[in-house]
Amino acid sequence: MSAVLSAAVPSAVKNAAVNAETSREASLHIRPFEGPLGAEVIGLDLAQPLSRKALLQLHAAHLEHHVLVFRDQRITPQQQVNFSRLFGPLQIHVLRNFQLAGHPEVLVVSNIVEDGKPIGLGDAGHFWHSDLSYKERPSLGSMLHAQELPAEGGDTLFANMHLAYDTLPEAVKREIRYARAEHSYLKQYAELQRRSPWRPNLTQAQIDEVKPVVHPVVRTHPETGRQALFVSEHFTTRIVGIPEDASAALLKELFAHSVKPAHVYRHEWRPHDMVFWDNRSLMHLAAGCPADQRRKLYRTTIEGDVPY
Ligand code: AKG
Repeated sequence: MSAVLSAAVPSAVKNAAVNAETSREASLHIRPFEGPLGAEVIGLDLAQPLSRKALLQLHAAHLEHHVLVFRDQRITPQQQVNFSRLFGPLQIHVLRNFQLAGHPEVLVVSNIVEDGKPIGLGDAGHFWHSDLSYKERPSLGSMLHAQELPAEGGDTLFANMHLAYDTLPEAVKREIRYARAEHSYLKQYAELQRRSPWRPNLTQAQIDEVKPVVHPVVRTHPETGRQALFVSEHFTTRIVGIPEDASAALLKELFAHSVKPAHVYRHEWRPHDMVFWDNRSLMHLAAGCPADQRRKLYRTTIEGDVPY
């Protein structure tokens, strides 16, 4: 059994209210992608109740492959919320205006403008990031469920941050072994507002909700024990305790190394795809699509541990 599969099962998964195994689930299997990460889950309908055996299988596959792709899922937002909650409590995004009506746990990621107003966060993934790394307890994982897809573009890229760490030169590993870095939601906010003027000014209460935090630059995955780089161009502002220029140079080097093609999986969305990734192991980026093409996905975000 791999180290990943023998990892302890967290209490959210262990105690999740699930059903007895059904014969329908007997065909469930995991087909890994070629390349640095990712797998497709075959034979599972997320609109149906899940058995504990299936949940444990998904949990192990998520730890091992970091991105799970479920094809052709005809699920409601409530079913997405219910499935997400099997892995932990959900987090609510600071931009409340892009919550799905009646479902505060669902963030609408979309470039669609209706009646002159954006219906969602259109540039959520413009910079490489790990979701909510600017919080004391960043996200364990996120799910995106495709609602409307453009004919052209709109892919999502995922970078394997374990591989990124493992392949660093030994001298850099030594340099960052005990380093800590600040993460701030505000780092790119003005730049994003410049590109997308519909982005609201944050209220003082929102600014207080996203106070900068400091996390280790090399993070230990709480379930597998694997080390991963935990810095991103979207949210990491500086490495603490070293001069500004040295911090900027080191971060630039780490960002560039992290997203080398050998570390990256590109997800080309198909209708009704549901994608569940591990924010403790990955960064991601939205590749973008032509502005005149409609794109809409629903995101749920599961709370994780304080990084160490
Ligand atoms: C996010 O929701 O954090 C994203 O980065 C969105 C990714 C996408 O739209 O492809």
